[in-house]
Amino acid sequence: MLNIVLFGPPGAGKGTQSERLIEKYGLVHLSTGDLLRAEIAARTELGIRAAHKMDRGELVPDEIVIGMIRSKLRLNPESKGFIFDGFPRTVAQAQALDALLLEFDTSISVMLALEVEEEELVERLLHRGAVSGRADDQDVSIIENRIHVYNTKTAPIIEYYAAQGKHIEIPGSGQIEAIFSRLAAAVDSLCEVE
Ligand code: B4P
Repeated sequence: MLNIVLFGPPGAGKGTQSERLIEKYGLVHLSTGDLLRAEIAARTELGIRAAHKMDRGELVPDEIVIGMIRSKLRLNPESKGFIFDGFPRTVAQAQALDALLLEFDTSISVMLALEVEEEELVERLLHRGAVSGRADDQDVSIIENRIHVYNTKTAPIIEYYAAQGKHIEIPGSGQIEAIFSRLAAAVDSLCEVE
C-alpha cells in the first residue's frame, strides 16, 4: 500500500494537492478537516464539540480525530492506499496512526511536508475566507493562532517521521501544478525504490 501523510501549516496546500494526488495514484483521501466540517454541518454531538475548538483555531481533541480515522480505515479495507491530509497534527496522533495501520498490516510510506512562508499562508487563508465564507479563514487573529498551534503542537511531528527516515520537504510556493509535479516526483521515486 502507498500511505502518504501530506503535511504542512494551515493553508500550505494540503487539501488542494490531495485532490490531485488521489486522482493520479488512486488513493483514498482522509482529511480530518473535511470530516469535522461534515460533522458540524450534520449538527452531530461530535460536530458541536469540534466547532467550539475550530472556531478559535484550536485543535480538536486527539481522541475525536483518531476515532474518525479508525472508522474510515475500516470502511476501506481494499484501498491501494491513503492520503492523510491534516492528520496527524500531534505526536500522539502520529503514534496512534502507526498503531492503527499496524492492525491493517501496513504503515506510512512517506511524509511529504509542504513548506510555505507565514505571510503567504495568511494571504491564502484570508482569500479563501473571502471566497468560501469559512469562518476560521476570515479573522487574522484566528489564522495566527492556527499557525501558532501548528508551530508548537504539529511541527514536532516532522522529527517523528524524520527519525523513521520518512520525511521529505517540498517547496510549497509557486504555481499549483509546479508544486504537484514536485510531490509526484517524490512519490514516483519512492515507488521505484519499493
Ligand atoms: P484543515 O481543514 O486541515 O485546514 P487547513 O490546514 O487550514 O488547510 P489546507 O492546508 O488544507 O489548505 P488548502 O490546501 O485548502 O483544518 C481546519 C481545522 O480543523 C483546524 O484548524 C483544526 O481546528 C481542525 N482539525 C483538522 N484536523 C485536525 C486534527 N487531525 N486534529 C485536531 N484538529 C484538527 O489551501 C488553502 C488555500 O490556499 C486555498 O484557498 C487554496 O486555493 C490556496 N492555495 C493552495 N495552494 C496554493 C498555491 N500554490 N498558490 C496560491 N494559493 C494556493
